[in-house]
Amino acid sequence: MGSRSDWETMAHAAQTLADLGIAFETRVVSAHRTPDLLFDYAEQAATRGLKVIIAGAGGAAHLPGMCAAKTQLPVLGVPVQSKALNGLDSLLSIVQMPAGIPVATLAIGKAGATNAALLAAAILATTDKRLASRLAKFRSNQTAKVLNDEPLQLP
Ligand code: RP5
Repeated sequence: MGSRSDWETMAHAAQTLADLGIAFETRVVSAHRTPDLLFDYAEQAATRGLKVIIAGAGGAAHLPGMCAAKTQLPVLGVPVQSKALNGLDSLLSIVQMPAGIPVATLAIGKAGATNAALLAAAILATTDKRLASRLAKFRSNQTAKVLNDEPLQLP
């Protein structure tokens, strides 16, 4: 993530990865404040054994795109909900990549962070049968929870 201030959002990605038993690391790497660290991190990610990068950032959110420019790993971008523009700035900064360098862009905020982890799980599950069954269980539990919810009452 681009800042410690993104953690409140990105913790939802971390929690979802943890729930699915996926190993992960959490790092603050800023495209603007620590550009050299960003280049090193992205360049070394594949050789260090990382398989997917979830990059969350807000405002002028250049982290996911610059990260994708420096690695062939799949990069999933999470637009953090900014104070000034409610995350629309983050979303547009991340989603409008030029052809040739893709970033898979998720929804703004908590939903995007959670879904980034689920999308990472889906990518990893293509080559990991045990993870695929954990992901299937997560989804069937989620379905059952909706189906078994109490009937709605008038307020
Ligand atoms: C971005 O600037 C970060 O991703 C963060 O969302 C935003 C604000 O950062 P702070 O000023 O809160 O550190 O680079």
